[in-house]
Amino acid sequence: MNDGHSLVETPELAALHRRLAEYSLGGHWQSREKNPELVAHVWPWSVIYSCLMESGDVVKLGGIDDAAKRRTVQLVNPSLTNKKATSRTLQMSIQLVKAGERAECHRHTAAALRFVVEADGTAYTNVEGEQMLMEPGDLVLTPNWTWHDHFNPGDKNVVWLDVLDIHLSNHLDAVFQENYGEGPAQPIVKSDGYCKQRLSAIRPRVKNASNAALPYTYKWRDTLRALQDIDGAGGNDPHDGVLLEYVHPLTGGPTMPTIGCWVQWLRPGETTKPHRHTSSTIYHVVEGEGITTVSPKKTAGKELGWRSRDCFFVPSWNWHQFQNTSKKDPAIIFSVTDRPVLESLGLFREEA
Ligand code: GTQ
Repeated sequence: MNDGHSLVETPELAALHRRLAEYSLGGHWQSREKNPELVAHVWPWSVIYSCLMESGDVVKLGGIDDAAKRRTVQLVNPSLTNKKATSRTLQMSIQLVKAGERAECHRHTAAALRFVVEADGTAYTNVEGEQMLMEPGDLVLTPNWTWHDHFNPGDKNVVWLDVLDIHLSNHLDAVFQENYGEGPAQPIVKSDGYCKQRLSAIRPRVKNASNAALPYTYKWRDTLRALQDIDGAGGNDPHDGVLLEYVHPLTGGPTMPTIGCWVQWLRPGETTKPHRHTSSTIYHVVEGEGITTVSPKKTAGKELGWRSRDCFFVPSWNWHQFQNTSKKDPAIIFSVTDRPVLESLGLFREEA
């Protein structure tokens, strides 16, 4: 951090700066390049989807040389075009697997998750041998270094959101990746629902449960029922409406060590109170329409208008508040955040 002012550069100081630079040194009083300020942004689903369908026509998926290993359209923050990143830590992308297609098996140190948008329940992600069937609204975890491949045996497209902590792991020089090597897919050895069952409230004793993420599926029908129940019981957060966390099934802590997943429900006509925090959040509207007002200062907010399936981003330490503009329908928003990272490093701060 510099002191906020730069010294007048006398010939002696200029000489010192040259000498420091020559030996790869620097003075605390010298200015340095600042991180670009991230901006709040909305990606309308209509645009994402038409680009994704176009990619389905022109980008082949598969293991051969002229094909991509994954067919995704990536959300890029306008301040991070050089890094092609949604935020400084996380990447949200939208993936298309067409009827009959397979995305081959690999694993990487970046942790990932899928939030399903369009599916008929026949396509699946195989995580560590478990067939995880995908229905709209399901959340499927692919923790770091777990083998995963995707297959669509049906006759319709399957579309989901991918979220990876790739920019964080890249920043920490901790990116490793490996292809499966024994064919395009790992064998299915566990049927759909295996992990959910094994990690339910009746289970073998777990000694020393760690917060390391586990392969896991959160089914949309459970999520929706929980939202409806809590709404009915009046459990309402002033800043976020009815807000639920997808917790780690053993610890009750964050979804994964680097990515937290949340879902919120805004009642018809509800406007929440503004707050800000040092985590940044990427949102995906499951259903409904509204406005999120975002501002780096307490005045003059930027209005992000959104409707069903749009994605938007709220940067760290920006004031933000939500408004459900429908008078009759709730709005449901899924979100991912780097909050677990900030919390575990003692960097999380919040102001109401
Ligand atoms: O589906 O395994 O968006 O490996 C980026 C990297 C998806 C995946 C992404 C990946 C995947």
